[in-house]
Amino acid sequence: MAFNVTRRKFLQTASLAAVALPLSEVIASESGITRSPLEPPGSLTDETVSGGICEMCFWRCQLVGKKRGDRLVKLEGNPKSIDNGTAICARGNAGIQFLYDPDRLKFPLKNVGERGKPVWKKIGWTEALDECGKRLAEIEKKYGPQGIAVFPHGSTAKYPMHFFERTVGTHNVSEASFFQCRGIRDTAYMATIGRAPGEFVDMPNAKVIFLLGSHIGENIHVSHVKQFIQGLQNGAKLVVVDPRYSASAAKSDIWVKIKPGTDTAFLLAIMNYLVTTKKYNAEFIEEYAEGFDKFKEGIKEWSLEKAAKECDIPAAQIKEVAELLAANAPNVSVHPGRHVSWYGNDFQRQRSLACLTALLGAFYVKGGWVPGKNPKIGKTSWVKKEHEGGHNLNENEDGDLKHPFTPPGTPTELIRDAALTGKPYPIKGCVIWGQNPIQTIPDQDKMKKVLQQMDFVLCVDVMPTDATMWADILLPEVSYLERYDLVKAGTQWDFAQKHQQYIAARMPLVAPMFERKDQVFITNEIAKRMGYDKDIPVKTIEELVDKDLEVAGLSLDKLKKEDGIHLMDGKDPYTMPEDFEIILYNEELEDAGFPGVPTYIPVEQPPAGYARLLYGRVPVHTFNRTQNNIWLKNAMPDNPIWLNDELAAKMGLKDGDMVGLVNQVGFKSRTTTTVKTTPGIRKDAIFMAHGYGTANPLMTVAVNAGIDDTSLMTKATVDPETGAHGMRNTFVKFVKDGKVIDIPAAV
Ligand SMILES: Nc1nc2c(c(=O)[nH]1)N[C@H]1C(S)=C(S)[C@@H](COP(=O)(O)OP(=O)(O)OC[C@H]3O[C@@H](n4cnc5c(=O)[nH]c(N)nc54)[C@H](O)[C@@H]3O)O[C@H]1N2
Ligand SMILES: Nc1nc2c(c(=O)[nH]1)N[C@H]1C(S)=C(S)[C@@H](COP(=O)(O)OP(=O)(O)OC[C@H]3O[C@@H](n4cnc5c(=O)[nH]c(N)nc54)[C@H](O)[C@@H]3O)O[C@H]1N2
Ligand code: SF4
Ligand SMILES: [Mo]
Repeated sequence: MAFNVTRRKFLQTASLAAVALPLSEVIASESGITRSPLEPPGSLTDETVSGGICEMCFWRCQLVGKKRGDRLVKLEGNPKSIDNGTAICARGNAGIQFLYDPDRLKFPLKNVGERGKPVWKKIGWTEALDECGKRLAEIEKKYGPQGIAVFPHGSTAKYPMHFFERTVGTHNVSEASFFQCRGIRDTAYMATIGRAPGEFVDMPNAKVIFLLGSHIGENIHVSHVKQFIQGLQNGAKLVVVDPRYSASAAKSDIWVKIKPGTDTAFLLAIMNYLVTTKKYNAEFIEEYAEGFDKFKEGIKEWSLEKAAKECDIPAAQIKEVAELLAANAPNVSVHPGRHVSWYGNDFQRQRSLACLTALLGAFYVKGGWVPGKNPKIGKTSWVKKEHEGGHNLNENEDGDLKHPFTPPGTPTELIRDAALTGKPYPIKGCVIWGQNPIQTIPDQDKMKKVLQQMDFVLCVDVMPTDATMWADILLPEVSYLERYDLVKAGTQWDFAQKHQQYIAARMPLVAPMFERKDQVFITNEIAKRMGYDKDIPVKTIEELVDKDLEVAGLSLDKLKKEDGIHLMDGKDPYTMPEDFEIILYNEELEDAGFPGVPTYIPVEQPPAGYARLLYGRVPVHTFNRTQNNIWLKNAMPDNPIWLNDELAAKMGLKDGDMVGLVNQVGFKSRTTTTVKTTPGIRKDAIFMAHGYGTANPLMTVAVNAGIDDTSLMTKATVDPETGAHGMRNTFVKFVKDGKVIDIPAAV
């Protein structure tokens, strides 16, 4: 196979290629459309403004901006940052383009057409807020607080979410970060080590880094990529388990080309091997773990051979991985993953990862799982009020939970089912804030029907998107570069080197433009109109940030004088808390009707002629939210479908061919995209980047570019323990020039 990216070359270019695509390159690739905010060079009088925090994704790298007059012309990492430092990624860089994108929402809009086929009328804020307050209050009065569902995501969505959840009192909140992203990981680790794991792996100090489906380098969070690269530079061995030759697989010592959906079998075989050969950390298990005997008994069927057959990989490779982990334990980073909503059998896989970490004794040790100790900050928000009536949809009539290990909020599928059936109660009001539920949640048709049956839909966003097309009122929020916002507290990215902590708050780098408003203003004005004026916790966003900072003895004024970042001494992160305990066999799980010992649950396989649709990140985009950014669009204009090259030859397809996809129930993609043939993907799967193919014509750059992966996910599966979605159970064939092309069987 022609994989010739050597590790050395990668390390040399990593900071450029993986972490920061230079601005000059991005601009050079522009295709002559005048969206660049840059004025002719020559002025040396740029002013540097600090206190920015990026939100082109959710990692919140700290920024400084270069200003020419009132105009922001460049973003850079804040040199004072002990997190991202001076590095930002391509998306962070392209924030400038986002800020001045002419397609951005500018004024409150009212839909005077149909939902899904909007005709927008510009209205004033008073009219818009009156309408939102009146309609939501009506729904609350008629159906109770549970009649309102909230789909929030991102830093500005917390304040309005807490208003509806705590003060109004609806349980029906579905955060994308929980139910389509990392919720399963968090609750599976809670059920094993009593805490959510974050991505707290001490990679810089690891002897082995073990990634299961995490493709760091394409999935970019700057300080996390820095940790990963530092680990490799320090000589860590890298194991990557992925059906695809990902950016991290390309740097690996062992690439496990696993059959999709079978990871739990692989992990169980490794653990069984460690246990039966006594290569696990018996002392650590003895001291901290409960239920070892039942655990050992429960996984004993998983021989290397059995797993090899199930996972379609050599038994010798599973053994090689197990030996490598054992030889380097406890200094092993078993990455807990982040987007883990895969198949609906995911809670068991995430439990397995936590149990494997335990067998290696890799908690709170150098190179292992180590939660950085962050400084304390305030959490000012709405107060929880007592409410009568309307139970949580996750509760059965007898009070038992349908999905007992669910993350906070209510599983999306339960909200959608209630909305569509009116049982156990109707859901008639919807607030979408910083989320795109059309392109984020499987079964778009269902989501559209849910929105269609609402009495009122409010959407608060910064861009027009496929979700905003379903709003009755669409409100424009100020962007992360124009507002004060949440406080971020963290630690030095390589905390073994230096125990240091920081507190940063988001400050505007430019004044808000057009009629955009912030989350506190919008929420408070709606709250007043719903009769909750007495409950309003803060009058302005600045007041909220100041209150959160006060807990740490800081204020916005003080922070401004410190270039937006307050540094302080940190604590030794390797000290294990006294209550630390590992639950290998979980009785609570068993009582609730689930396996108490991690168990492999096979998933449906593609029927003849089909391959499984896999998806993931690319370095230059964040979901759907960056699609309209022309700098990023030019870096990757569509989302090429990775197709195994031998299959492509049999199918008569070559690189660059334009194709569509059709799924197992005959749903055809609305748009087409290119083919990328490669030996770097299994024959039973294809892969494409998530987030393309918007249908909203108001996104003039992005509309119809590439294929929307979510549109093909017509079948929504859920993880039974948590109720979060499984999203990789879609099977597809190709369509070219109107003709359907079967995918030959993988032999
Ligand atoms: N098919 C498929 N679905 C997925 C995934 C996948 O890989 N494939 N990934 C899953 C994962 S891991 C996640 S985390 C979720 C993400 O799901 P979402 O959070 O829905 O992600 P986006 O598509 O980026 O939509 C975010 C919306 O927020 C808007 N926005 C951006 N900044 C602001 C702001 O400052 N204020 C407001 N009010 N709005 C703002 C954007 O314009 C956009 O409309 O998607 C999940 N769903
Ligand atoms: N550039 C960029 N970076 C991002 C984001 C972004 O939008 N853009 N989003 C951020 C967010 S919110 C999240 S949650 C993370 C998500 O980042 P990750 O947690 O890394 O998740 P995905 O991008 O969904 O990862 C998909 C990988 O899993 C592999 N895979 C598919 N099926 C299987 C399987 O059955 N087994 C195994 N072992 N592997 C499989 C795919 O081939 C692919 O390499 O990225 C974060 N970083
Ligand atoms: S990783 Fe990139 S997009 Fe995300 S916050 Fe940092 S600079 Fe911004
Ligand atoms: Mo995510």
